Amino acid sequence: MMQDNGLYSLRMRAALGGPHEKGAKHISGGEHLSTKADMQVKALELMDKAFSHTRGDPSFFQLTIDKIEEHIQSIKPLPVSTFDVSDAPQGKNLASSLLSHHGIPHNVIKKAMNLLERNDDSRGALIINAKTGERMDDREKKGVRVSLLDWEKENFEKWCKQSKLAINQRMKEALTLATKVCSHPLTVAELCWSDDPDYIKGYVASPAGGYHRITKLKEYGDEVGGRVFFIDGDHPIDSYIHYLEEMPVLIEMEENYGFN
Ligand code: WAQ
Ligand code: MG
Repeated sequence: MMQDNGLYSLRMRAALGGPHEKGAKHISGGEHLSTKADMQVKALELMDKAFSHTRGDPSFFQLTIDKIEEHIQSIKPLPVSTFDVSDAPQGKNLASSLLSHHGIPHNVIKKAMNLLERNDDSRGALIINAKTGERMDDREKKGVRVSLLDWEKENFEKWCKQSKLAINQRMKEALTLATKVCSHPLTVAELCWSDDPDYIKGYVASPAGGYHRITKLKEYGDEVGGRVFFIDGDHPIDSYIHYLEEMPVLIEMEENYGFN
C-alpha cells in the first residue's frame, strides 16, 4: 500500500523536434505518484510510454521528480457508464447532448468542439467559462497540465473487477484525471478525446453525471485531440489551476464494500 508520507511526484513530457517550448510536436506526457522504492519502475513506465508512442519517436524527453510535502487527498473514482456509438459524428452528438444536460449552452459546446477539432499539439487542457465559452487560462497553446495524481494498480484492478470493466491503462489514466478535475467545486464538466491516432474513444465527465465513456469521438489516424474543462467562471481561477497542477490526489476505491 502507498503511504501518505514519503511519496514523490514523477512528471514526464516528450516531444519531437526539440522541447515543447521551441514549438516541437508533443508526443507524450505522463504523471505518477510513487514511493522511493517504486520510483525506478514508474520512471521506466514513463520512458516506455514516451518511446513506444503512436504519435512518433521523441527526440526530447524530460522527467521531473519532486518529493511531495503536501497532504495527499484520497478521492473515490467517478462512476463510469459506457455509450456505444456507431461513428464519430454520432459520438459528438451524444457528447453535446450530455454537456447540454449540464446547462452548458449550445454555442459554448460548439466552441469547445471546434477548439478540440483544431487543437494543435497542446499537452494540457483548455479551461473555458461554462456560460460564455471564454478561455479562462492564459496558457495559450500549452494549456494546463493536471499533475500529482495516481491510482494504485492493485486498487484500480480491484475496482475494475467490481465494476465489471476490462483493465485498461488508458481508462485508468483518464478516469484518474477526470476524477481529480471533477472533485473541484468550480468544474462543471470535461470533454476529452485522445490525440493518439490509434485511440478513438473519449468521454464527457462531470461531478453530477460521472464518467461517460463514448466509444467513438474521432476517426482512426487522426492526431487531433485534447481536453476542455468547462468551469464556473464567476470566480478567480488561480486557486483552481493551483489545485490541478500542485495538489496531490490519489484515487482510491473504498475497500470495505463489494466482495473482499
Ligand atoms: N492534464 C491536462 N491535459 C492533459 C493531460 C493532463 N495530465 N494529459 C493529457 N492531456 C490533454 C493533452 O492535450 C493531450 O494531448 C490530450 O489531453 C489527450 O491525452 O477508454 O488517452 O492521454 O475510457 O492522449 C479517453 C478515453 C482517452 C479513455 C484519452 O488522452 C477510456 C487519452 P491522451
Ligand atoms: Mg496522447
